[in-house]
Amino acid sequence: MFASKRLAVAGLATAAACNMSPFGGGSGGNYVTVTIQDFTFAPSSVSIRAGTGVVWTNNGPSTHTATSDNGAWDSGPLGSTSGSAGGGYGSGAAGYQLVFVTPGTYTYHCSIHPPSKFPGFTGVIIVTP
Ligand SMILES: [Cu+2]
Repeated sequence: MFASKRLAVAGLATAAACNMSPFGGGSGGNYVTVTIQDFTFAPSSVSIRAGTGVVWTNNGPSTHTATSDNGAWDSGPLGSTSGSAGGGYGSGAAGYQLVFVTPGTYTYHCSIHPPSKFPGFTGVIIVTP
């Protein structure tokens, strides 16, 4: 499940949040996508309105995570969508989605490849009211 502590999912968001549409943003396009590939988040900076979802998709060969710097969320391991399918990370684990309902600046990284070793491998979600 898309368990996340405070910022996200359900709760304050409207209908679409509970529906967790598949990747690619369904009707309404209320999601933006961040692609993880080659040890970067692309785009590394995303600005969205509150209530918008972010979908992280791993397109590279390595397993990555999208992990909040302050522990607000952790995607867990995201396997590649293109590489070793069924690599043991469970179904649907190539992507992670989260709805941001509270304005703020949310920085995150990959817990498998931390910024201490991969300085450019960070991202930020800027949520405006
Ligand atoms: Cu990584």
